[in-house]
Amino acid sequence: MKNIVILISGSGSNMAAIVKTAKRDDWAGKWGARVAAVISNKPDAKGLQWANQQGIATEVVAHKHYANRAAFDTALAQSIDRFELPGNPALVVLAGFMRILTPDFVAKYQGRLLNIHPSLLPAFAGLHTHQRAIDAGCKFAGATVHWVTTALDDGPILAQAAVPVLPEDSADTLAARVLTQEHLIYPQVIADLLRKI
Ligand code: NHR
Ligand code: GAR
Repeated sequence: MKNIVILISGSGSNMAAIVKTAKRDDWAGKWGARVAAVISNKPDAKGLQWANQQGIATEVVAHKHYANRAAFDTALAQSIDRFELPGNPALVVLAGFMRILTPDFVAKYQGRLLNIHPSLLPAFAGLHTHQRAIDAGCKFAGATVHWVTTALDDGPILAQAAVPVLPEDSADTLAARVLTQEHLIYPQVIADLLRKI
């Protein structure tokens, strides 16, 4: 059995999509994995309540309580490592997680640290991706699942989904369209990875 630890900062809809997929009878056996914990850097992240209701362990590691990024990342790693099984490192999944991680943290989890980013990388790394895609006149936008490396939103791409940008789109309407695709591709990538690792 593998443990999956999901890091969130907000609503946690990608986290919920992964949890629901992991619980599906037809997938659970194939996954050989469970979502062991959901950890948030924000105490008020909505996704924490939902995860709690599902009986999943939740923890808050509030970045504001730490003097610098290194101290926060050390505490975050300690929290994650409590949910690892002996001899079986957990998959660490960023799902709407909003803190840039230090090279030391990334090195510790390299090869088992995933992110979903709301753009068609390498276009629009960083923040405010949907407004930037609209402003650039893009006709397509989307989401990318990638390995996390020290360089932001730059790791090897595992999957992408594209959606049209419509003339009347706001950042919010485009984000909602992209999000529906995120909920499909992220569980799929994790299922594929779990078969291999
Ligand atoms: N860390 C590393 N080292 N590499 C990546 O590829 C990472 C990462 C941490 C998070 C997610 C990423 C995204 O999908 C991610 C990828 C936060 C920021 C950011 O600027 C940028 C990209 C991502 C996540 N965060 C601000 C910071 O100072 C805080 C912004 C806020 O709190 O709203 O950390 O988009
Ligand atoms: C998702 O669109 C995700 O790709 C994006 O935030 C949303 C989180 O939604 N991630 C980032 O912007 C990371 N910087 P969720 O909390 O409902 O999964």
